[in-house]
Formats: sequence, structure tokens, C-alpha cells
Amino acid sequence: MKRTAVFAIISATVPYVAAHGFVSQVAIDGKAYAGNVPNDYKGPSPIRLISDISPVKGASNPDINCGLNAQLAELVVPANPGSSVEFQWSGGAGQKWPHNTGPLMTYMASCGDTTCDKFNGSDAQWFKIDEAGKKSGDSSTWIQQDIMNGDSFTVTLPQDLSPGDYLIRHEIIALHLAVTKGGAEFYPSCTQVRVGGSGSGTPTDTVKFPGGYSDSDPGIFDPNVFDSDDNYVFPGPPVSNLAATSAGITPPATASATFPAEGASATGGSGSGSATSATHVASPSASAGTSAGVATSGSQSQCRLKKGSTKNATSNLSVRNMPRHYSRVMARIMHSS
Ligand SMILES: *[C@@H]1O[C@H](CO)[C@@H](O)[C@H](O)[C@H]1NC(C)=O
Ligand SMILES: *[C@@H]1O[C@H](CO)[C@@H](O)[C@H](O)[C@H]1NC(C)=O
Ligand SMILES: *[C@@H]1O[C@H](CO)[C@@H](O)[C@H](O)[C@H]1NC(C)=O
Ligand SMILES: [Cu+2]
Repeated sequence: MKRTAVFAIISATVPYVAAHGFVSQVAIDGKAYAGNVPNDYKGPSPIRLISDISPVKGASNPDINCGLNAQLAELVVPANPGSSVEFQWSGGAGQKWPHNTGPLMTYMASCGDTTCDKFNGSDAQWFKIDEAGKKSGDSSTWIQQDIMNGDSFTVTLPQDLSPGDYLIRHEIIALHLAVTKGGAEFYPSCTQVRVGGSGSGTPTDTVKFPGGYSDSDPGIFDPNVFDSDDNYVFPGPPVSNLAATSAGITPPATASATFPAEGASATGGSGSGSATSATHVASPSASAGTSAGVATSGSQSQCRLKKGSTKNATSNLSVRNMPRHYSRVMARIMHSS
């Protein structure tokens, strides 16, 4: 075995770990449900398991629906019209979400005549309920920066949502490489909920995924994404007629969920329709995002994060959590040390 060659690769690789991520937890009206680490199933969750923390590339990729090789999840958890739904992002291996450029958008789709634990999202008619771009009054900073800082993101479900099973598709599009066509990184995540109450709304402006985006959309291929006067145009349909307008960032989640997600059940959820989001901060800026601005950061030009910038960056590295192109090298490190 040519150890010198191996070590040459290692020394070029070790200073960095790949920087991508996934939705690690969803809390509905304060009740937290853990998501499984990609490709590491531990127990039932309402969040569909994906196979890797790497991004979906390409607007016509079937994985843009619910994430890389997304699988049906076992739980469908209760929600109501007006519920607050709080998403916690992770960078994997104990790290924070690594990117700060690009929008967060949230969609819903009815699971129709079946329950969401059996519903294939490729048939879904998605309607947008929220879009969050740059901060209001700070055109150089995206709301995504707060996710990078470790904050969660909260949306309010539409007040007139009809009862039934829905997928909630929450997504970050990381645009740090979007100056090149095809460079945008899509990170969609789907959560299965059963909406109670007595709403009667019918959503307009639905799309399918793939179908809702094109690689040439100005909000996906954006050569000026780092320019101070770039007027960001959200991709996809407009926010649906049904949608509530409040959404925003909350401090890091204090609720922690374990497996099995306690209290969750595949049949629960005929609710009363009462909204409880008092503890969550509604940010008036979150749905705006049309102001011009800049977000520059040289360190964001590569999808990598310097090792050591997070204390636990190396404490829990797992080959399974690494992007495929690192796996072989990292496996050699781990098995040779
Ligand atoms: C949905 O259907 C497509 C096409 O048949 C398939 O590739 C995909 O794995 C299915 N997804 C789920 C979650 O079953
Ligand atoms: C390490 O991974 C395990 C299992 O995925 C997780 O429970 C634990 O919190 C992780 N620890 C750190 C320090 O990230
Ligand atoms: C690192 O991981 C340890 C063990 O899981 C945990 O106690 C500690 O708080 C973590 N430190 C940081 C900075 O996340
Ligand atoms: Cu990344």
C-alpha cells in the first residue's frame, strides 16, 4: 500500500469538511419532532429521510421534490390552521448550517385521498406559503444568515387551510455558486402533517416539483447575487392566496426531540383549529425580500467550511454523513488511525 500517496490526499483534504446540511427537527406549536440524520435511520419521524446532506443539483432533478432519495416517513403529526411550524437546520456532524446566501421558501401540498405516509410527492400540487429573502432594512444580509448562526425558522400555516393530510416542503436554496448556471444548491425537506380544524380554503398557484423551477430562473441562476443592487426575484409561483403572511426567525430551539418522537402517531391530529404561536416572533421582513442588496463572503465561494471553525467539527465525523466523494478517503483515515 502506498501510504505516502494516501497521506498526500489526506493532507489536502483534512483541513476542510464539506459544508451542506438538512432539517434536523420540526416543532409544531412547540411540540418537537426529531428528523433522522441522512442515511442514518434511528426511528419514526414525520420528516422524510434523505440519503445525504449534499444538495440537490438541477431544477429538473426528481429529487427536488423532497430531497435526495427521499423516503416515505412513518408519522403524520397533528397541526392546525394557524399553527406555527418551526424548522431547525443542521450542517451535519454537530455543525451549524453552513451557508448564508439565498432564500428560504415553504410550500404545502395535499396528500389527496391517501394518508401522507403513503403519498408520493411527485404527484403533489404544491402551493407556496412563505418566502424569505433578504432582511428588511439590511440589503446586504439574507435571512439565511440567521440559520447559519444557528437560529430556527418559523412559518405560520394558512388560517383557512382545509382539513386533511399535507406535506410541508421547506427549502433553502443556497446561491453562493449561483453565478454559474446549474450552481444553485437546493435543500428541500418534507414533513407529513394532518391538519384539523374546519377551514375551507382552496389554494391557487400550484406547481409540481420538478416543474416549479427552471435552471435559468433569475432567482436560481443569478450572476449578480453578490451585487449590492441585485433585486432578488424569488423562483416558483407567487405566495398562495391561502397563505398567512407572518414568518420569521426564532432563537435556537430549546425543545429537543428524541426517538421515538413522543406523542406522535400515524393517526393523530383531528384538532380544534386553535392557533398557538404566541411564543414565536413574527418578522415583518420575512415575506418581503424584494429590496436590493448584497451578500458577499469569500469564504462562501466554496461549499466547504474550514475545520476548526466549529468546536465539534471533528468530534463526530461519520463516513455516512460525509458526501460520497469524501467517503473513501475519510474511511481510510478512520481505518488507518
Ligand atoms: C415516487 O415515485 C417515483 C417514480 O416512480 C420514485 O422514483 C420515487 O422513489 C417515489 N418516491 C417515494 C417517496 O416513494
Ligand atoms: C454524534 O452522532 C450521534 C448519532 O448521530 C448524535 O446522537 C450525537 O449528538 C452526535 N454528537 C455530536 C457531538 O455531534
Ligand atoms: C461538543 O460536543 C459535546 C459532546 O456532545 C457537547 O457537550 C458540547 O457542548 C459540544 N460543543 C459545542 C461547541 O457544540
Ligand atoms: Cu453546502
